[in-house]
Amino acid sequence: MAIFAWEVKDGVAVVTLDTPGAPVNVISRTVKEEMYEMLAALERDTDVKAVAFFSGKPDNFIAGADIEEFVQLKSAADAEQLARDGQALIDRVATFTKPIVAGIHGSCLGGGLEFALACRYRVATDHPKTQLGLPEIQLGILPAAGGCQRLPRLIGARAALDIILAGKSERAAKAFRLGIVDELVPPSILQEISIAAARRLAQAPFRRRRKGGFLGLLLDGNPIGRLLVFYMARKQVLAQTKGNYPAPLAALEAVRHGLSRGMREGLRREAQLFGQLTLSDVSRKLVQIFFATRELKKDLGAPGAPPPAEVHRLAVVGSGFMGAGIAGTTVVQVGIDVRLKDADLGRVAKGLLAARDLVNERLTRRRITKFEHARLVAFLSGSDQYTGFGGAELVIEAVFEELAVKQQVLRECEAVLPAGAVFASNTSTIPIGRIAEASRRPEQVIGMHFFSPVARMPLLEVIPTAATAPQTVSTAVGFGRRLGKTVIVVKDAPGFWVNRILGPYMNEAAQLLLSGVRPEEIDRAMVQFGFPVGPITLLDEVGIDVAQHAGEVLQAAFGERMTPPAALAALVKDGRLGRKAGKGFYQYSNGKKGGVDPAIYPLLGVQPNGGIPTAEIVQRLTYAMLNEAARAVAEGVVRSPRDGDIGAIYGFGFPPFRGGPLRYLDDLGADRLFAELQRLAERLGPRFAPSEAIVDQARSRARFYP
Ligand code: 3H9
Repeated sequence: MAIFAWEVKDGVAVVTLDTPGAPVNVISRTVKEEMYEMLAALERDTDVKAVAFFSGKPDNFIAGADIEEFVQLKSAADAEQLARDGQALIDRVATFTKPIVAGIHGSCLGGGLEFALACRYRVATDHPKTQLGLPEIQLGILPAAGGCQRLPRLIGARAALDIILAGKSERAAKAFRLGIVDELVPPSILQEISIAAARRLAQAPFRRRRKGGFLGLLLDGNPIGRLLVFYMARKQVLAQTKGNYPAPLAALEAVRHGLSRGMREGLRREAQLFGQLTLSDVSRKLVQIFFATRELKKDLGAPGAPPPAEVHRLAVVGSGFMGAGIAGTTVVQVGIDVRLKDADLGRVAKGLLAARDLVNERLTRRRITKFEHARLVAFLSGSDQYTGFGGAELVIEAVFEELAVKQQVLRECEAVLPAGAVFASNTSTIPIGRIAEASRRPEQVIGMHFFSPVARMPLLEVIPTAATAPQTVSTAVGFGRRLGKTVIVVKDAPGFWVNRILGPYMNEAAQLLLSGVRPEEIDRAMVQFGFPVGPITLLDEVGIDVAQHAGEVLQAAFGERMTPPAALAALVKDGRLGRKAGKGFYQYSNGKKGGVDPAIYPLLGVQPNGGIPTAEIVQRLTYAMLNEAARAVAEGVVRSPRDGDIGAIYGFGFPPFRGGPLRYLDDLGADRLFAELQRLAERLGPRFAPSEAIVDQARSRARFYP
């Protein structure tokens, strides 16, 4: 079957790209070859006066260059050549003798957008699935098929850098406002309008009016304004990446070079930089994450599990922050009935309002129409009784963290739920197996551990017990995915995966505080290492009381090595619970984080002394985590190193460019970690004693990844 098909209608060749058997169109070597042939044929055909180009995929135009091909590349020179080949093809499109109109529906990303930018005119559907963007930065590379040249020329350097440097995708309406898209249409008339545009362009050239407003013109239109744009962009990139990600700076350089030296030179530089970046360690790690995430999307969570059961109605027990977050996220992402239940109507009303806020936010951000908003809000309902639970295929409880309360809720739910319904607990500290002891059908009980705030945190831990049926696992995993979460299945062991490996890290941060290191020094060191926030800020965000409780659970399970320093209790006693209380390690006013509150020092019983160098801070924190991570993997807490790394990256922002804690451990080498842990244990105590897993790995020179 051919990749390209076309027919000529009244002088317009209507071309469809549809890679057989593939879920999306990508620009692979074969697609490139066939595109050249197609263009040559259309050029020869004297009946063809213009071309209208579409995708045959339902929700995808072109997803970019083929990422699979990047991993095969063996040298920077090969990668540079790949970029040059890509540029040559896109140049062939840009200089094609007959006008080409791109009719875009679905994702139009990376090389896909670079192709569209080379077309004479772009029509896009105003559908939420139509997203246009240059996500290359997220793979540690840069747009190298002319994207760093054509986008700034089309919409100005400021707007283009905004997209390129963040690896952002824009919805079609925004792309239209920016001037990337020339016409915005409903999907039903995409073909008709694009063909009409092609016909028009065959007769008279199209003069595009540059958008971007007065400020854009002022900044982009003169060399000084442009210098300012580049200066600001560089500053922002460095502030965000701490210099850990080379790709945004390279992209900035490619854009700057092209705008000052001209298109040809810009393209040359773009290809050269692509060559260097593609083979870099950072890009390799980011591409590995792309593949791991993709594998997880297809994983049903249990070997031989049947497909997830359909969930048309969700019931949520507990309308606090987590329950309301789960309810609101479900309505926004899945658009199904959600029934919220709590002990009294006052709490239910509060929960419904909080859930509704998430729907309101979509409207404010113009992600949905007023009509859609009304439709979604109508999915939310609540009660202080279990009415409405009879139609739910899944119930998630998010009530108080006490075993007896959760077991009581489970019994009450089972009395009203339909026979096949799944009961999920959102506990973070109680073993699911213990909750399931109260169940009449433990094969339908599972853990679904969401992170806070539910709407924003991308990870979900799904926790089956020994009795949980594979169908229950796939239903929980499938539902989590519909919520837009990356889902890992973990063992029913204290702290599951994320909190288990965070435990020693947080404890060590507290130990550092008690040695007189300032909170901001600890946070700064870890942000520089690549975390989005440091551990002390994280404590404030999570809640010092919540972290303390989680710490106690880990200590009860694992003993001395997990002992949280007693000083945290003094802060909790002082009502210093973190951001939610308006005071923690840091000061907060009107929801804004300020500086460190000096009142913590007498509470902790220390004076800051600046005695520990940054390198040691980083070493103690990360090694404490790696030691525990290796131990947890050996105990089978995660099913694979892949799940462990993805869990840490999406769960608490372990630096993606390091590939996750287990890849980082592989890079360090277990033997080196073993030696360093021994040294730390001698100096600081047995909490650093190398775990058996590290001892074994060091001895056998084993790695997590081949
Ligand atoms: C680039 O363009 C560089 C150029 O500037 C310069 C070159 C010289 N390649 O995510 P899904 C596969 S870099 C290979 O489950 P969705 C994906 O792996 C590229 N494969 O679906 C999966 O395969 P499988 C810049 C790709 O609907 C299947 O398609 N582009 C590619 O949730 C379905 O994917 C990007 O970074 C690709 N480029 O989301 C876009 N794209 O079924 C990356 C997808 O075998 N892709 N696949 O597991 C995405 O963001 C999402 O896949 C997309 C669809 C939004 C397109």
